[in-house]
Amino acid sequence: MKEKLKEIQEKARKQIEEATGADSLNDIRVGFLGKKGELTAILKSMKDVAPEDRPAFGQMVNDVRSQIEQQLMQAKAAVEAKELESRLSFEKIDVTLPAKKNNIGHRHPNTIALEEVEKIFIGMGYEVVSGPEVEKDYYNFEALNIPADHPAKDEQDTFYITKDILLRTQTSGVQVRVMESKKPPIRMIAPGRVFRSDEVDATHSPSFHQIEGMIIDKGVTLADLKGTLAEFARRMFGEDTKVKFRPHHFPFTEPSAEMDVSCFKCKGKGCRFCKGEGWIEILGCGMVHPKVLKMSGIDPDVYSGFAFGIGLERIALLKYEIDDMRLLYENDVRFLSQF
Ligand code: 2NM
Repeated sequence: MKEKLKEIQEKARKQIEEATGADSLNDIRVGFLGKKGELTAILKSMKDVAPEDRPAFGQMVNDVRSQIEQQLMQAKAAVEAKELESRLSFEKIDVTLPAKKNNIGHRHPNTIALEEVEKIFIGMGYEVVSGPEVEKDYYNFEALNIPADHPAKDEQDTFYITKDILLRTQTSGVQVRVMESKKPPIRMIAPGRVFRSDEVDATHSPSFHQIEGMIIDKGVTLADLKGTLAEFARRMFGEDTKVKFRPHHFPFTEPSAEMDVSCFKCKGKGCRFCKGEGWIEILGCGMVHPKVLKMSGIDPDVYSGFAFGIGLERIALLKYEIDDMRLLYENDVRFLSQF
């Protein structure tokens, strides 16, 4: 019996020594100390021991048991320490490593161009006003002297929600509301999204942005219009930018014109950019029609004003030499991060 105990003790010691992890240690525990373990089996053979030897034998079994338990505990602690060490070294953070580069967002070319336009007009004393994208027919067309049979009102060109409610095709409704509610002098720009039922191509989109502007006061003349818009062009496209006004027609202004700027790429000599013209069209403008003033409650015998409309995408495309408007709506960061 004694020999057998020694054997078990030695076997356990060896197995514990060779154990590689918590699982194998547990198997060893079950193998020796468990209900069907080797040491437990020895205790059951107590009946074969002479009664007077039983206390000493029992003591010996218990000693072996507690020795194995202690060895298991030590081995378990060693295994855990090793696991902790390897986890710590695996999870180690080197605080001196350079940080990962974050891809941060970027302002859209439209936004950059708009902020530049706003800054120029704010500097001339204009305020920036916004209004609804869903607009009444009255504010989008009627109050602007656009007759009921005007082609712009066609369903081919305008998105109607009901007979009287539509997606605005210009931001002029904002100016009309300001004229209705405020006594001149008025100096304002109305930037915003507008909608026209156009097919998508390199220069068209059913949704784009306009910046319309307006000044109304006593004694505003065509000379003020020309001076203001020429100054805007110089600030926006460079000091040596020249401007040219060509007669045009809008129902809401009289007289009306379109303004060209000298090509800021070739300085007017003619290039691919300006299609050999030397000039690039950038806005429409005119003296606010007396009928438009009157409809909004401003006396055209006392006040006069000029107004203009600029396509924001057009400015952004020109300024950043982008050749396809669709790029402005795809929001591909590889494209956007160039500006
Ligand atoms: C343009 C061209 C010319 C314009 C006129 C008005 C208002 F409300 F004062 F009558 N707002 N915007 C205007 C004038 C817009 O866009 C090409």
